[in-house]
Amino acid sequence: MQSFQQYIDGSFDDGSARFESVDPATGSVWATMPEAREADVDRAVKAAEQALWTGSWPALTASARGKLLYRLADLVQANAQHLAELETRDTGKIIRETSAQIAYVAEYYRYYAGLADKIEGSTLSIDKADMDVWTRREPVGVVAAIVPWNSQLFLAAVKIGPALAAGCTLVVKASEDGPAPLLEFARLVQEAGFPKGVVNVITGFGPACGSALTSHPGVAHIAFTGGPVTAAHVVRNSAENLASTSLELGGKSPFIVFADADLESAANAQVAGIFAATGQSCVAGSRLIVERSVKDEFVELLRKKAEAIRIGAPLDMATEVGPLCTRRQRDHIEETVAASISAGAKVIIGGQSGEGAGFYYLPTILDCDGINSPSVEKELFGPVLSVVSFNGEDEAVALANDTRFGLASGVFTQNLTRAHRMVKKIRAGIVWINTYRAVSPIAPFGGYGQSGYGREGGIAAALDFTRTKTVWLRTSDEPFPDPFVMR
Ligand code: TXE
Repeated sequence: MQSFQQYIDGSFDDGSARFESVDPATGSVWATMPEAREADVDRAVKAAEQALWTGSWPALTASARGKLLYRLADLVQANAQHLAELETRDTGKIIRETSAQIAYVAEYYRYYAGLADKIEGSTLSIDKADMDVWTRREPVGVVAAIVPWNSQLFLAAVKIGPALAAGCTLVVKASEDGPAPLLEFARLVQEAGFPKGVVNVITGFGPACGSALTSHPGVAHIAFTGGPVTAAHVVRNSAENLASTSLELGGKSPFIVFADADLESAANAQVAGIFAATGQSCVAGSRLIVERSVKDEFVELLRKKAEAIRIGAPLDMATEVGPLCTRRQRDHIEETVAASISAGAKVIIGGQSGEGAGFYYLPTILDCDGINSPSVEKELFGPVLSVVSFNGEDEAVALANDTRFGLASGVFTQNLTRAHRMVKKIRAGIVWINTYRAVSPIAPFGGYGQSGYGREGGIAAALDFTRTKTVWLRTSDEPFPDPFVMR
């Protein structure tokens, strides 16, 4: 049985309580985790506050902050295999994906390392002859970074990288489901040489830990990734202290295939969109919207690809679909698929859980044409694709936008002008054309509507962790003029 610790104020401890972590591939307990409760949260926030205002962190130049981030990136890269194995063990995410993703996580830290000394204020062309006015970008304060289970190291990096580049300090809350890789990552933070309190990593449950963190008066900004119901709690808690928030809440992303598309290529992208990461991806292209004239051909292509998927142990490099992270998640998928079948959805492949004690669910395609299927409306967060068909661009757009979410979308067509029209009409934060599930630290990422607000990635994400201070300097030696007239 392995045992993990939380990281507060530069040291590791066991937390107020302990809880067990289950290996999703076997359903058996494999490790124990530190459960942070209110007292731990309070300690972590106070440590972050202390580090924000005193000690060496606020005195560091932006370039020095960048160097620490470069060192962290190198350590993530050097320890990628170990972190990947931990993530796979604790969340069931396949090793093929975790090892590639964690290597890329290092690039996110490098991107923000390079950005640290490029965060600039400006000199204003002010309309008063005796004044010099300029702005400074200052850290927003203590950041609470809350992540879900599906890509903990990645989803934490898109928050930690820009927040540190901006000079903030953080309390990172790992999900209670599969926290091992993020707790272990804290050891790299320590090794990189960040002053104590700058990054604190805890885990625990929503009400006791998450709520205590989001309602803590010391927290200035909450960067949250998770589901919309929890997000609403987070925003309500943030209101108490007027903390700012950024929310990334998943989606029900449309994957639109026109008859003129390269169907083989589109089918591969659709497999990436819904079966990679066992469908536990915020950008999962879970609604296939396919032109009616090619629907049967395209769905048959997909069925064959789904049939050939290698389902197996997540630590096996050959495995393509592993278990879901939790029993709760598998139950949610089972229930939604059952309700969809009752509503008239036809199972093309899958439609049931895998055998054995692990939390497996078979790659599933549901034909939902012409019916009101819950699987078309709800985010399942699993390997379940719902298929609907259209005739003509207008219907494709109407179906694509028939959702309260708006994170990502895919458009497959060889027609350039149509692709441009679709870009303008789709209501989503990301449009992928003839590709899917591509990400980069350079590109902003975030949603519309119920998919949240704020953007992760890119320069703007770092600026979101700053606030502007405006400085007025009077350059005249004359006495201050009439005090009763605003200048
Ligand atoms: O997420 P939660 P859950 C969707 C997906 C999934 C559903 C529920 O559809 O089926 O949400 O997943 C912490 N205050 N997504 O229940 O609850 C929690 O401990 C503060 C999509 O696992 O949102 C964890 O660290 N924090 C999404 C984090 O919030 C609280 C990824 C996320 O958990 C809290 C995950 C509280 N009151 C789920 N309660 C995406 N963007 O892709 C819980 N938490």
